[in-house]
Amino acid sequence: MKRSRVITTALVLALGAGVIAFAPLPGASAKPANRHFRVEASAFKYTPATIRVNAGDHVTIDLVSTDVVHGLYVDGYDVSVTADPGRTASLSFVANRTGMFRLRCSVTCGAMHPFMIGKLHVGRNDLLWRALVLTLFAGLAGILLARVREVRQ
Ligand SMILES: [Cu+2]
Repeated sequence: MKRSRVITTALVLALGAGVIAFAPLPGASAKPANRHFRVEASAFKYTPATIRVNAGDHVTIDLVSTDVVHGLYVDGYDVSVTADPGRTASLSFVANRTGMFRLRCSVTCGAMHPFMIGKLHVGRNDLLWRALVLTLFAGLAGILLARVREVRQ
């Protein structure tokens, strides 16, 4: 195999890796926005139970308790708020970490308190998929380059 062919193969592989790593994905380019949610806490559940935002969004949650004192702690963000019965308490943060995070009650509110759990879904985990595809691509490139070298010898 000619040397130019090896260089061409290596260039094509490098270009492919660059595209996988840096090309914008459709739907991932949503601009950060202010997102406001009203979450009702009552009898060991949150309504709505799941909150979906995009990475970079400025999130405000108004926690309204309709029975006893409840709290809301956001796993992974380490922010929390406590709402007295009939009162609204607010919590704000920037959703700068993607993934699924638990919303947990931070006030012991009764027997089922440990099961008072909601979800915060932040964007799509682009990085994980890109890393997986890049790993596969690197493996393929390694095999291809090894074969090219074998042919040369
Ligand atoms: Cu609780």
